Amino acid sequence: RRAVCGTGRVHATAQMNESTLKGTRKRRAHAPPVGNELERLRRVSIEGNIAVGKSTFAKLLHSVNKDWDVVPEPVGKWQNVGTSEKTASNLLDMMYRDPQRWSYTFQTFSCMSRMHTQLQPPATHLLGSGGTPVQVFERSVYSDRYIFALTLFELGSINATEWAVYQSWHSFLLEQFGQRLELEGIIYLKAPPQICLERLKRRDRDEEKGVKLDYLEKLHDQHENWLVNKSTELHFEQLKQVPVLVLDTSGNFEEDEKVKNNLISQVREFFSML
Ligand code: UDP
Ligand code: D5M
Ligand code: MG
Repeated sequence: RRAVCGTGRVHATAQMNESTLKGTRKRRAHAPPVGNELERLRRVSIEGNIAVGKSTFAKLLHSVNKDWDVVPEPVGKWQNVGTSEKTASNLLDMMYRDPQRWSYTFQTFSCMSRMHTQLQPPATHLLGSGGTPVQVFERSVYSDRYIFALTLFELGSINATEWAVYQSWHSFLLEQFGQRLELEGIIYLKAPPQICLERLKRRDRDEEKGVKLDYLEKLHDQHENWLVNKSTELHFEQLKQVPVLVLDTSGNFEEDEKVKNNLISQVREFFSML
């Protein structure tokens, strides 16, 4: 038994589609009472490498179903940290230019902004629709730790002391917020790092001009270890149970209708099982 936003949501285990779902399978035994949208609300994060197409995919989801509300990654906040009334720092740029100096600082800010995002109440239109609302987040407090902070520690950009401090407050905060930060599902967009690099170049974000293939390869392996191989050591029991939908996004879903429709139908099926 677990409650979400104090609504007393009940979950029970059942089998999910073997071909599309990886990891522990969970589903409710019976639908929650009709009429209480908060109880029906599902929270799902889209995970995946830099420039794999998360933002594009999130917008696509919202365009096919208005009950699927998208909460973008707060990149703009990281590019514009107000330091005084008149000046602002681009923390994303500072981190890429001098990773050893700024990676830990970046983690403090990105994780805080993701917490803020994940704690946001659902948009009001979602709660009156009578459908099955889904809040879709671009990344999560979990990818901050198990993808980026871990990678930057392994690469030496975060030192052992910073890593210990980070893990200590990350665990503490997530335990304190408890179910309010939990997810019911994860969609993992997967494509070869080479394709991500091509998309990253096409997007042409100034701060990312120095990103190399080997960094994307490292992030790719980190996603695989967490979401497919399940070899990453996780510190939150509920996270170990979250169903994961793995979508191959190496095809151009932005332009190819067939690729797009195939991905959408997998998402529909996944959401119906949460
Ligand atoms: N893109 C593409 N084909 C796709 C998906 C995305 O060419 O099927 C492009 C998209 O237009 C953008 C770049 O890849 O220029 C990165 O996409 P996005 O910003 O959505 O990636 P994210 O970093 O959010 O995962
Ligand atoms: O991710 C946005 C950009 O922000 C991309 O350059 C990766 C970077 N990012 C996001 N979260 C983190 C953390 N926690 N540490 C370091 N770098 C991070 P995009 O994939 O383009 O949406
Ligand atoms: Mg994005």
